[in-house]
Amino acid sequence: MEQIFETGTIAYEGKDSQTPLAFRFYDRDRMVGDKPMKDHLRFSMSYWHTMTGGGDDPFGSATMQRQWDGTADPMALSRKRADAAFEFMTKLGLDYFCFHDVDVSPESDDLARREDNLDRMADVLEEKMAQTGIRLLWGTTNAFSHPRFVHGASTSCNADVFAYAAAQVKKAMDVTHRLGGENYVFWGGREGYETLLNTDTALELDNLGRFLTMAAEYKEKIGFKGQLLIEPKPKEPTKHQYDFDTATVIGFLRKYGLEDHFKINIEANHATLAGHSFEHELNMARINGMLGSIDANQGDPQLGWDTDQFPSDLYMAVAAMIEVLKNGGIAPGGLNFDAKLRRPSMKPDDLFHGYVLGMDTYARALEIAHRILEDGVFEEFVARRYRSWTEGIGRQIRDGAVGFEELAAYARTNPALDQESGRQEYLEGILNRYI
Ligand code: XUL
Ligand code: CO
Repeated sequence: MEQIFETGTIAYEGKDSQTPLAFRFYDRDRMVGDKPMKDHLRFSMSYWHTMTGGGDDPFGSATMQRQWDGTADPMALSRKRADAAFEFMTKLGLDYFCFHDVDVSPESDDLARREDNLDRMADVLEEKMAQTGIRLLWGTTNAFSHPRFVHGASTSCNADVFAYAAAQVKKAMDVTHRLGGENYVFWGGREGYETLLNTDTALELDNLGRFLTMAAEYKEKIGFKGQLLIEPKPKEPTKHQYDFDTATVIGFLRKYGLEDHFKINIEANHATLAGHSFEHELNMARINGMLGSIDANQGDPQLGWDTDQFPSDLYMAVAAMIEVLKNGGIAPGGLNFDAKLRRPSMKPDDLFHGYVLGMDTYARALEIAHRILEDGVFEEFVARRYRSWTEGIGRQIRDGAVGFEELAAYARTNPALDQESGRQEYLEGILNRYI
């Protein structure tokens, strides 16, 4: 087939390579611990930012120069983008991709036409997946861009919109199932509100619970084996998003009895928008057995919105990979680059630079995190810091052997508390030595 991108296949050349477009750290088959890099990282292309995003922002129109610009017929455009997507993933050695229905096929106001468009593009994707061995990490539906979702999708004030959103999820899940998708994602794009003056939050939250219950039931019904995932985000586009952060989502799932059916897809930039670090969100998900997948990107420390940048921050990536390794890996999730180029980076080869940056950042972070855990320095420190809980009164508290009366009596016998330093600066110095 005729090549769309001028850029050729990207090779691993090692850290001293002088080639502008080469991997310096991502060496797919290199073993790290018990697995090759590619199986630890499970990198994925986001179809929306990579193939459909044009670089437009609230103040200006699209800037991206793409070989498929000017293809007017919507189905022809979708086909051309699919050709580009699979050539791009093959050249980068990306094993997975993720999409919303409308990234791969034309939107339509007519539901039957919308579904038919998606079916026809699923035929195209299926064939390309078979040819290349590239797999679907997750599928989803876009239930936030079209004006019908102005008041939300499953949390709309209008029950007809709830039904429409159900039709979209049903179809997107059917197609994800058909393509062997390993997960299905729910990001509540407009599942939130602007003002309490016009909003029944109790009904909206119950409806969100009902909607996700129906999704879990439908999944069982069609025999879809993928993992269902919820992607928290605190704000943007709505002022208050219901899926604020990991802890909020876990509480919500438990309230509606859905905790066995869903895990969390954590996005770095969403974590920082919520006032958390990325690793905090990963940690909260992990310790609750809910870590499902990752949208790997990063925000800008000076900007208060979702900038979706390609990850370059090695400290953040190392902290994230420590959580992933402690989780025993991320599969069946992966690292999806939900990341876009800056608006002035408009050339097609900038797309390759973005992905190489992200993949090299995480490959390096994987190796560093693996060494940190192998050496066990921080874990030893933590174990020592909590040693009062392994014996004596601490052990008794954990065993439920004592209550307030016994503890009050104990405290009276023990007036001089012996406090130790948390030694944060010392530990940060050790971390620096690894990086
Ligand atoms: C939006 C976002 C979405 C989800 C999928 O901030 O992250 O692209 O990942 O709907
Ligand atoms: Co995302």
